[in-house]
Amino acid sequence: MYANGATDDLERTAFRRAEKKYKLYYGQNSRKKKQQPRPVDLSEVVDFKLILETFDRTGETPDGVHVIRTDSEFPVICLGNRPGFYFIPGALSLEEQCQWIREGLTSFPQPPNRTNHNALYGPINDLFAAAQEGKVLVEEELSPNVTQSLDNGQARRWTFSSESGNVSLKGSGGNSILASVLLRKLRWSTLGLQFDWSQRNYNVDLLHNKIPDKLCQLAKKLAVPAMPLGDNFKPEAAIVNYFASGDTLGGHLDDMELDWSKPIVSMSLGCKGIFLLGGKSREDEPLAMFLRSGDVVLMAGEARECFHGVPRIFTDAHNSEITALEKHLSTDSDHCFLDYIKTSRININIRQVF
Ligand SMILES: O=C(O)CCC(=O)C(=O)O
Repeated sequence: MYANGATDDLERTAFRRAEKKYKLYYGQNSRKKKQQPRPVDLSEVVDFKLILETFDRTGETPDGVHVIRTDSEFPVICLGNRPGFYFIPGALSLEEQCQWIREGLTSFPQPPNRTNHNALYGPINDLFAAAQEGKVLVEEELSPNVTQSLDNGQARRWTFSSESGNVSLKGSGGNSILASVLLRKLRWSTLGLQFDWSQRNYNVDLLHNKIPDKLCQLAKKLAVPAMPLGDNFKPEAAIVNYFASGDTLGGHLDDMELDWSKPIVSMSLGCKGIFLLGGKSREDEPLAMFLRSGDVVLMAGEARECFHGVPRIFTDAHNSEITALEKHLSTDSDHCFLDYIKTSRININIRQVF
């Protein structure tokens, strides 16, 4: 999924150059002690929100950009030179954004859903709550009796200890890590059919739950503009990407699903980011566009063959553009979600696998 192209070629492609252009780099500003983000020229980043506002006022769009009004309640933007690509600015209400941020942090990373932490620590329960409570994940050395009774036969197990904030706490296995650190290092979780990153394929034998019904219904509704023949979209899997400042998602194709006529439904939550939509070759000059909280992208048909990625998210108050979202997460019980999302972006992309 994310592993196309030989590494030494990457530096030379148009896609790689665009990634480097927008990526976050720090440089020393002589007057300030702290390292500052290097300024980046955003003048070529397409802003579909602005394009839609202008279209609503004047009826005009830039060359090659079309606004279509389908049965769905939102206008949809498509591009003449990228058939199968659809952009729906602000498709998710603030309530919906908040709901998927909460679920994205609490229920989505719960076993049997896998996360990037599985490889090192095995399944981790209630990571978000553990981070709020200042818990520490500690490694336990298991006695031979326990080892034999465990399915995986492992001699070690990681569990949360509530010895709050005691960083030096060590389990019998000798290692420990703060839950809050693990939460910051959470990069992905998978829902529904589980994607096996080592095999780069869906492993239908892995234990999994179905995609939550509410997410399934939402994805079906959002997919409609990309299903002109009125076909049925069946959400079977989703990948949830978590981005902190400086995190990127390198150029890739999503090519492990059987039927590329079906869209990938991709929802953005939290801090604004830049999305690069390339062509079928990494040599094709990619189009850079802003993705804000609530925007939805659909990629179907030919667009499924186009390289794409996220080289940048903006976590500073001016550029993240999450003021409205922040106001919506202002109750005491939402404070923990607000704290996280103020400096993060979550992407949920939903797929039909077969
Ligand atoms: O984060 C995004 O908006 C894009 C995610 C993506 O391309 C993917 O997971 O395949």
